[in-house]
Amino acid sequence: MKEKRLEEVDSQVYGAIQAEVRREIDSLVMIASENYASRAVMEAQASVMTNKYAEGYPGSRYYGGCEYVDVVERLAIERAKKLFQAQYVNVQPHSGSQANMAVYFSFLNPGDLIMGMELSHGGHLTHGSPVSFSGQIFKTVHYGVDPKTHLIDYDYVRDLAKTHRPKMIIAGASAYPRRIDFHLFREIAHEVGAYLMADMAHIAGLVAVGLHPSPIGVADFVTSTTHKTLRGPRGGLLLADETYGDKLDKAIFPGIQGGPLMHVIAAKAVAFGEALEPAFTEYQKQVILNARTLANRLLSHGFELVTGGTDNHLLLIDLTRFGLSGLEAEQALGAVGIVANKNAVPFDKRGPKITSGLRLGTPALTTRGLKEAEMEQLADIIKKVLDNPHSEATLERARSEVLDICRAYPIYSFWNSQ
Ligand code: DSN
Repeated sequence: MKEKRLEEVDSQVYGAIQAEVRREIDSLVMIASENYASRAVMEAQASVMTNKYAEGYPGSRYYGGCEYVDVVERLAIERAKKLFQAQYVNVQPHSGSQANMAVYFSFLNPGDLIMGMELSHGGHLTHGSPVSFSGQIFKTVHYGVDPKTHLIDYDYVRDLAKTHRPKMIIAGASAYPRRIDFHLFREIAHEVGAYLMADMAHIAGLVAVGLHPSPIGVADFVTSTTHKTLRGPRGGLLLADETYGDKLDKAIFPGIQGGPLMHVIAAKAVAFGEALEPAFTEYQKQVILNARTLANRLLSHGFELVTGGTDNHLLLIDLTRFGLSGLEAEQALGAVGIVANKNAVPFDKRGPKITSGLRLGTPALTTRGLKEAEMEQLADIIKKVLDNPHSEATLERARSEVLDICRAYPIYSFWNSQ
């Protein structure tokens, strides 16, 4: 068996990975859905468990040799149950999209009506967008935010639900800077006899420590990813009341997935263990404090924020009146080492590849150790760059400030010493 190191075997892949390490070390990630997984999480994910087929569930597999992968899957399930106070957990979804698909396929028939948040108002592709399986297999009606406040208009959600009688309502967002009232969604779903699915992918870390009201025990089904605020490996997660467990298990396997990614499940177990530590609560508090500080400083610079601020880990700058598109802002910030993403704002007149918004999040920066002072410094840098996106001198100065912050708050220092 070949046991050479990657560096010796494949210089192209090795080179790209090394370049990615360098990029992550030398830039500030403000993409709200990204984070830095710990060394322990990555060790588990890079383990021999990638070799193992384990179709089925712990104690009931279709292959021999599953005794150790059973250990990690049971640990992941038990830890996630404890973290979220959930009765039923499935840690096998490869992604949030797969977790959502499993819920739909368990409790809906093709052609049934689902009701999710409009993508351009902050929703998600898998909540019924016509370009996703969810909008192709199921009929969809979308709710959105109030044109003035940009907050979810719960009265409108109720009216829409009463008019259309969806079979499932989806609560959850990928670009909504405020709390989501899962109890109100529950009431509305109850009034129209619909299932309620909460997709907490963005806010799972906040929910885990009680800094956002939990949808668990409120919604029928809760889906998530494990790599955003939860800071685990890239993957999905499904939680529900015990009574739904059998159907959901079957929908994941054999319904829509084959062999589970046991190395990723091992890494999920590690991440859930980390999230149960008191330090994780402190981390999430700082994520929110950082987002608020960033928002306030941006407001003081005259930027317009969707909803006027944030309650969670992200904020959305509305650049409509600033004179730059989201794409231009993303590119200008990218040039100085601030990685963010263009994002539609509610009622955006530009298309999704250009947009009028910029989404900024604090989970990754906070993992790096940045606090309020650096948030203010970053808001100042963002202002300078977006005011002068074509000035070489401005970009050069900003790049140097960003690099100084990166050096002061290093990540993955073990990498080069391996
Ligand atoms: N792509 C994710 C995000 O950036 O929010 C959602 O799946």
